[in-house]
Amino acid sequence: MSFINYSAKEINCKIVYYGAGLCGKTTNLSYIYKRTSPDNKGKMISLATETERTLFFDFLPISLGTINGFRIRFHLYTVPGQVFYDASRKLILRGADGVVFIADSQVERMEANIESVENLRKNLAEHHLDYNTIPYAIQYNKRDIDDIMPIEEMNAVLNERKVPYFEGIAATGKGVFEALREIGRAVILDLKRKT
Ligand SMILES: Nc1nc2c(ncn2[C@@H]2O[C@H](COP(=O)(O)OP(=O)(O)OP(=O)(O)O)[C@@H](O)[C@H]2O)c(=O)[nH]1
Ligand SMILES: [Mg+2]
Repeated sequence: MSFINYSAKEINCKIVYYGAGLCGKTTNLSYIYKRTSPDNKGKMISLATETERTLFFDFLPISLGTINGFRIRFHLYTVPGQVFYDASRKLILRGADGVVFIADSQVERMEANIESVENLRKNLAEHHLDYNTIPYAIQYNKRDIDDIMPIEEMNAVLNERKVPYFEGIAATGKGVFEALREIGRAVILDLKRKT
């Protein structure tokens, strides 16, 4: 649920990066952090295990300019992708205004991607959020690896909603700001529609 602070003239939106373990969610956020000017971002907070896998979430607040004099603040979160962290994933989705789904393009991760979309659908529903209507964008990540699925095939299986999608190499930044811009656009459109 976006939070509008009238006295501070700020609109706060929560964007959640979702996807299977090791698909590249944290790498997306780290890239955004690196490439955003200090004036437009807060501290990036990562709660990681020793192996740098997300234990609970990563968090990065950024500003995206103003609308009608209101500053737009995006609070970006990643979830931990490993199957057994479902309780954390569910908690982090609470009050989400938009979701970026990161899919791992490797053939061997296709099953995990499909499971993750199903898990997203279920966890959104538990917060009375609808997978079919929440602002949504997809990044097909790891396009630099050899054994990957063709984009059209991934899209046929993972993009039931037919939302905008982007090829990504999060490690080098390809597709990272494209996906962020798209979810920003979709969230703001949704906000305007509701007010
Ligand atoms: N080759 C390649 N490696 C990538 C890419 N994006 C991320 N990686 C690597 O994949 C590994 C996992 O990336 P993370 O960003 O930590 O994945 P995550 O989705 O946050 O994983 P969890 O927190 O465990 O859910 C790291 O070693 C990254 O460097 C990419 O586009 N190409
Ligand atoms: Mg992570």
